Formats: sequence, structure tokens, C-alpha cells
Amino acid sequence: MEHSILDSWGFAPFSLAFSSLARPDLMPARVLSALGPRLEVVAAAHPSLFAQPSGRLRHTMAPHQLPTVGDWVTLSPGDAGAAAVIHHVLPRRTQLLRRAAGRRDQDQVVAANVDTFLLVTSANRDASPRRVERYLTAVWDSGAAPVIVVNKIDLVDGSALAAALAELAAVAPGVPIVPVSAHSGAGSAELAAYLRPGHTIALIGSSGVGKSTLVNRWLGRDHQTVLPTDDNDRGRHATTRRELFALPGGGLVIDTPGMRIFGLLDTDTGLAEAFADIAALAARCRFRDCQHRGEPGCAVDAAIDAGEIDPGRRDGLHKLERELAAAERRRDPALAREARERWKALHKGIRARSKIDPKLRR
Ligand SMILES: Nc1nc2c(ncn2[C@@H]2O[C@H](COP(=O)(O)OP(=O)(O)OP(=O)(O)O)[C@@H](O)[C@H]2O)c(=O)[nH]1
Ligand SMILES: [Mg+2]
Ligand SMILES: [Zn+2]
Repeated sequence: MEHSILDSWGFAPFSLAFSSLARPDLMPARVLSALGPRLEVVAAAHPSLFAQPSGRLRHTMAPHQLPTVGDWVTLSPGDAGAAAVIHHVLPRRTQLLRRAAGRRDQDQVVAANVDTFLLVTSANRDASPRRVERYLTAVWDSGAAPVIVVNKIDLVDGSALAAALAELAAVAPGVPIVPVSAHSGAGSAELAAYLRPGHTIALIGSSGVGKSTLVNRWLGRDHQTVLPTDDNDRGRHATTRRELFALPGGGLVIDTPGMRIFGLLDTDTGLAEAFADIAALAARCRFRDCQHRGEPGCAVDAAIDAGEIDPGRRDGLHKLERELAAAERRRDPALAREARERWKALHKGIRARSKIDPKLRR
């Protein structure tokens, strides 16, 4: 077994799941990119191979369970000229989901088995705190850890940068924030700490913030297409597909296209963590089902009045709640009822967690 090659692609945590299948006739492989139904994979004896899910997988799995970038799968070699066949998707350690508007059966997995998501923003552009909250909520849901990367610091002066960092720190309690410049190389030592051998990171964030420029810098070659931003400093969707690369130093990185819409899924846990500051306060509201909309004895409103937290945080939570509720209703009325039950459980969950989980205490 050429385990050292596989381990350089991050196989170690999956080897037990693979060997317990007891299928020595199949080989483990990792999905590098998806080109329509065909996937490019890497296996110990094959640096690059095309593969397709077996008919059984295609017919028995929901779309979000089918192999995607970052997945570990089992393969049998195809007949001469044909693509190799994928038989299993090994259980994912993490998955970042993008919710399809109103259609749960079309939810998409953006990337599988990522250890750390780098949420890239750009220092010269107003990083909408609401958008950052949304991304963070989805990352917390994924099971992976978030890091915020503020790129293009070469374009702003010290005080503008300090203001941008403070604003981000306020919406992302406890999340590391790393200011960098992909052009000048500033901050690259701090970022390098996340590029560890066998460790998979993925870059997410709006088009034009410089995700592919960072990847090219790490790869030491211009592998990814980079396009100038337009007059309003918006990206032009230079990257069109997700792709996993092995870096010269041993780290693994997935570049993703900037996403226009970033939905949320199963926020029961992610929401509570992204809004840990509000969750901790909510435990002290007088009413158990307090919505923090001016109810008497609301600890969240009191903290806002006292200037301890930004009212935008509470408004951000309310906005997410409304969007989720609307998405649920678009699906169908039976699900909307279920959604209400979920919200009740979530609110109870936030209260229970903030009582027992010391992380959520201030
Ligand atoms: N000044 C400056 N420009 C940068 C920096 N990093 C990236 N850029 C520029 O920003 C533009 C967009 O960069 P990309 O790397 O294509 O952005 P992206 O996030 O990959 O965009 P999508 O692939 O569309 O999601 C390019 O013109 C880059 O040269 C930086 O640190 N400083
Ligand atoms: Mg790109
Ligand atoms: Zn309240």
C-alpha cells in the first residue's frame, strides 16, 4: 500500500473507514474537481484519473451525497478507454452546504472534508458584516473551522485597515482574522500556519477578493485564472469551478468561484455559534421565547441600549431568521410547519447551550 502518497492528500483520517469496507479490490481516491458528471480524482498509482459514480450510487444517493470536490471515494479501474467507477463515498468529516432556493433536494455541497475555511474579504471594499455572518454560519454548520482573511491591505492606509478589522471582529467573536496582501506578500507568514501537510483548507468569499491570486502565490505558478475587478471593484467570476490543489509545502487547498448567493442550511448549530454573543445574552432574557424585539426584560435589547453590542448583530439575526422562514415556506406548507418546530427547538437549544457551554459565556 502506497500510503505515504495517499497521506500527502490527507488520507490518514479515512484509512479506517476504507479498510472496514473490506474491499481490497477497490482503491481509495480523492476527488480533485468536477467537470459535469465526470470527476477528476487522484489515487496512489494515478496522479490524475477520470471517474464516474456507479449506477447504483447515482440511483440511491441524494444529490448532496454524490461525490464532490474533497471527497474520499473507492474506485475500480474502468475498462480500456472508459472512466473509472466510483463505488462508495467515505463518510465526510465536514461538508459545506449551499442551500438551493426552496429545494432541499437540490442543496449543493460546496466542498467536502475541509479542515479550515478561509473566508476571504478585501480591505478596500466594505465587507458587509451581514454577508460575513452568513458565511460564518454556514462554516460553523459544516464542522470545519473558520478563519477570516482580509486581503488587499496594500490598498488601504493603517486607520482604514484598523476600522475594517474592528468591524469584522465585532461580527466574528473568537474567529482568527488575518490581514494579508497577495500582491506584496504581507501577512503570508501568518497565513502559512494554516497550510499544513495533510490539512485541507478551502477559500470562499465574493468574486474579486483575490482567492485565486492567493492560491497562485502558494502554488508558485499561475494555475488559476485571475481577472481584474470592474470599476466598482466587483469581481468578474474569473474562477468557474472548484478545484483541489496540493501545495509544494504539503498543504491541500480548494479554490472556489465567488458565489453570488450563499444560502444557509441546518443552522440549528451554526446559527447559535455565529451569534454566540447574542445567545449568551438571550439566556438572561425574562421570557423563554423572547424574540429580542422590545419585549420587557430583554437582555439583548438592554446590552444594545448600554452600547455593549451593535444593534446590527440583532438585526442580522432577525434578517437570517426571516430569510430562513421564507425559504421554508417556498418549499411547502407541511415543511413550513416543521420549520416552526425547528425554530422552537433552536431557541430552546440556544438557551440550553448558553447555560452549559462555557464558550458561549462572556
Ligand atoms: N492590490 C491588490 N490587488 C489584488 C490582491 N489580490 C488580488 N488582487 C487583484 O484582484 C483581482 C481579482 O483577483 P482574483 O484572484 O481573480 O479574485 P477571486 O477571489 O479568485 O475571484 P473569483 O474567481 O471571481 O471568485 C485581480 O485583479 C487581482 O490581481 C492584493 O493583495 N492587492
Ligand atoms: Mg478565483
Ligand atoms: Zn430578548
